Amino acid sequence: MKPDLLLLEPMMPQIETALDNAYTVHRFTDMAALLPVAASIRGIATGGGTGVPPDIMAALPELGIIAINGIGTDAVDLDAARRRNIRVTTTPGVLTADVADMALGLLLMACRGLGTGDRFVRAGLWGKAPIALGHTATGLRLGILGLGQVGRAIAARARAFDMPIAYHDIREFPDTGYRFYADLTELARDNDVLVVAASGGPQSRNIVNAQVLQALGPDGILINVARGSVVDEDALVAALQAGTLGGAGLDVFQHEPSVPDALKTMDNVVLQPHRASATVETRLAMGDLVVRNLAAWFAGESLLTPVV
Ligand code: 8YV
Repeated sequence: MKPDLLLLEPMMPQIETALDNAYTVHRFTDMAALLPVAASIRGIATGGGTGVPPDIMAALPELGIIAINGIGTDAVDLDAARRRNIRVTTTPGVLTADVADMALGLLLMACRGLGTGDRFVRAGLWGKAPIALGHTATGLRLGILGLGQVGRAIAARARAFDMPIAYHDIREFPDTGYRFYADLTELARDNDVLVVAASGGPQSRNIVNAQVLQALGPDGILINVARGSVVDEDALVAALQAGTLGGAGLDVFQHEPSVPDALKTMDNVVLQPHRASATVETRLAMGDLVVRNLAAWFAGESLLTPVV
């Protein structure tokens, strides 16, 4: 008999096939469909943004493992998991390069107006209308919020663009040689770009607030490849509308998949649908870790990449 697994978010076909081979996979549709099988479910596979909604976690008495296909744990109640002896795994390392690449891509797009240029050509406006000049990206002063694996990979890439690097985190990392700011507003004030690479959760909720955005200034650019919850989205929209912030490149939002309409009309804003880790190569590597963590738990072996 195959164990029962709840899949909360689609994964790559190869990964879903591997899961189907090993488990009876229940693909979540709604609570009414889940409840009749709830008592048999022992594992969950989910995404970092989706996590595990509290009502689903509470409905599964035999749940023993949550395998997150991502690095964010902010959408899973880790305290409840600890209390109930539920193990939690993530997929660190394998997505670092792609997420860092996305940050640089958004930054280059925002500075150089690449989205605007693309829309301009497609609209047949080339030769018929003027198009605004972009801004130089090389040499911009880069402030990073959160100097974990992703933050460091962003810094390494930015060095190739001659960008001086500074950062804010809950502690200093003297080994990196990058300039540490204990105060986020000061980091924003002293830099041209602020890249959010910090974990989501109560500790970072809305810490990029109106004051930080104002400090970044009318020529400043905000990039977010982490979590929408880290940025006060109302304040962000207001700052862009008022011109007190220069531009933004956003892969994540407060209420995904909903994106404030005001942002969609702004040419100085670049938008992506939460896909910094969404490459064939990385999603295969992430999915492989999910499959191997689940297999290890069901075999009673050590987990590869546990967080709880
Ligand atoms: C993924 C993420 O888009 O790593 C995370 O926490 O949010 C992203 O890498 C997501 O996990 C896939 O749903």
